Amino acid sequence: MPRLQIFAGLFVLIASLGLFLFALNSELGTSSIETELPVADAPQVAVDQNGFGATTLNEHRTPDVTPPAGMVWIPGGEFSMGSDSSAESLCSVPGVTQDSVPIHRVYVDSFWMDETEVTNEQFADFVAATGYVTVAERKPTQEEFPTAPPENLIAGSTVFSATKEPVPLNNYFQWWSYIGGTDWRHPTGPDSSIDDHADYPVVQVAFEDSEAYAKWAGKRLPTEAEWEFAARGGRAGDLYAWGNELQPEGKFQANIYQGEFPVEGKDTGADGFQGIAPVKQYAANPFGLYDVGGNVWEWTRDWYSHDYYATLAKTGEVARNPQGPDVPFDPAEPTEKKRVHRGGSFLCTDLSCTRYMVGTRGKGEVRTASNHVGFRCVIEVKAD
Ligand SMILES: [Ca+2]
Repeated sequence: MPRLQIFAGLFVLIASLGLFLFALNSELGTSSIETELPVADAPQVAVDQNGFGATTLNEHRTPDVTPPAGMVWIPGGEFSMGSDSSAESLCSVPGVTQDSVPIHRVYVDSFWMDETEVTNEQFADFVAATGYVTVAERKPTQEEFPTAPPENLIAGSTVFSATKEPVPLNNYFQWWSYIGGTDWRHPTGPDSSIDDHADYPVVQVAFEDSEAYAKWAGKRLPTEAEWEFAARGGRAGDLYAWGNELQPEGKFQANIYQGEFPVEGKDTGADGFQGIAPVKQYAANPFGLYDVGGNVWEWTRDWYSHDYYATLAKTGEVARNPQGPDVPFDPAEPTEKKRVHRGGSFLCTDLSCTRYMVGTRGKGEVRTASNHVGFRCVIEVKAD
């Protein structure tokens, strides 16, 4: 979803729907993903019925140094990356964009990773030290958005806005609004605040804001492969970061959405939270990472392309430290430059978006922030 697209109003809505329908038609009619590139075939690893092979960890030793504060050691290794197509669903359009297939073999080096998403407190420290101004706080220019009426060129960002009545789940413009005065300190509009939310993940951060923080902290954003390797916690082929059951022993393991989406008052909060939650409210995965499923999406550094996994699988090799495609491309919005999001959010529901599943993908236009996207960082460790 591009920043300020809401400004262009009906025209953009119609244009986007047209593009969407075109993409939908293309996907259903002539899908190159399904017909030409069904599975990875070369790496000689025994795979299960769903296409997943064993995860092989590098020697699990922590470097002989004090761990960076708030970070955990991810040993690196080789694993099967992606999602079985039966688990596939696009936010809003289940079963259409099969961008998490085929499952393919990937190797990543070891690294440190933030145990939680970057919090408001941590981001505030960064802003206090640097005076950094986020994308959402900057006034958009006519050059950037030539079709937007001048009166609409105001600093702000996109906010989830529950609908009054049930709506078809095929058009996200129905539940996202651009609201002036929205930024990381006012994540759901100018009258909102982060008072008493120091330990909540920072949101309303665009890709470049996340990168700026990471650079200041002496870190960087994870690649998509690093993110998934870490989130899987050394296990192979699980549906979720915590196993294969959504609610083991009846208990939710992540902050997602229960109830009728996206209708006002219908988020039941059966998992303990309506809307966003503080970090560390659910158990960590085996590597010690919290909230890799749900709560807020996380930026990764990779460009998004719907067929990147197919491209890697086609080589027949184990992809070593893949860095994403050179050029972004989302067939649903082909003019937008998007980076990969991972992990899903408190708005993900089995009704419309199951992207809290550990092998599935999301994406976001690089200058678009919202109140359900944040990030965490890594420090890379070169192989011995
Ligand atoms: Ca929830």
